[in-house]
Amino acid sequence: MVRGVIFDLDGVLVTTDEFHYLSWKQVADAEGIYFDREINHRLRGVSRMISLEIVLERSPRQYTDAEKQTLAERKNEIYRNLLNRLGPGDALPGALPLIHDLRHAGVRIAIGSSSKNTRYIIERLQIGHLLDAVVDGNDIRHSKPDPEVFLTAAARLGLPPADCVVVEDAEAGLEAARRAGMRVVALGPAVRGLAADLWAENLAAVDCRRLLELPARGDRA
Ligand code: B16
Ligand code: MG
Repeated sequence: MVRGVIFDLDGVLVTTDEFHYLSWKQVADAEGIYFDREINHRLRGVSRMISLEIVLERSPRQYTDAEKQTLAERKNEIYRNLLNRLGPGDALPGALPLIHDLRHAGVRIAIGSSSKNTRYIIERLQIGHLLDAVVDGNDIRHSKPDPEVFLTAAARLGLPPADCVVVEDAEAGLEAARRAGMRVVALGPAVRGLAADLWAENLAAVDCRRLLELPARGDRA
C-alpha cells in the first residue's frame, strides 16, 4: 500500500536543476575550469560542497578550504538570484495535478531534498499548504545517496518506509530511495535505464493510480 509520496525538489517539482547548472557554469567559467551538462548530471541530488568537489575535479590547481567556501558562497549567491525569478505557477507541468490527486486519495506528501534553499523555493512557489512534511539539506548530516533524507521524511509523515514512494531525477536519489527500502519513480533523461520501479519523462506522464498500484518491494516476481 502506498500511503506517502516523497518528492525530490530540484528537477522534479521545479526546474531549479537548470539554475544549479547555470550557477556552477558561471563559477567554473570564471575559474577557467571546464564544465558541461554531462558533468552537471553528477551534481544532481548531492550537497553543495560535494558538487563543488566534482566541479573542481577538472581544475589544474588545488583550492584551499577557505577558497572552496568562497566559491560555494559565490555559486549560492548566483543561484539565489536566479531563484528570485520563480513564482507561483512555476511548478513543473503535471506536478500540482499529481499532488492534488494523491492528496485526494488520502496520500501524505513530503519533500525530500538535499538543498538548503528548499524552504525558500517552496515559499516562491507557494506550495507549502500542499505538503505534510519537508526535509531538506538543513535537516540531514548525510546527503543522497545516503537514505537519511527519505527516512527522516517517512518518520515525519508517521509512515514506515515500505509504505512510501520516492520520485527522483538523480542517480544519487534513486540509490538513496532504494537504501531506504522505498519504491522509486525515476524521472527524466538523466536516470533513464537505471533501476527503478517506474520511469517517466516527467510528472505529467505519471498516472496517480499507476503510482498507487506499484507493487511493494517484496511482492515482485
Ligand atoms: P543547495 P534535490 C539538490 O536538490 C540538487 O539536485 C543538487 O544539485 C544541489 O547541489 C543540492 O540540492 C544542494 O543544493 O546548494 O541549494 O543547498 O535534487 O535533492 O532537491
Ligand atoms: Mg533532484
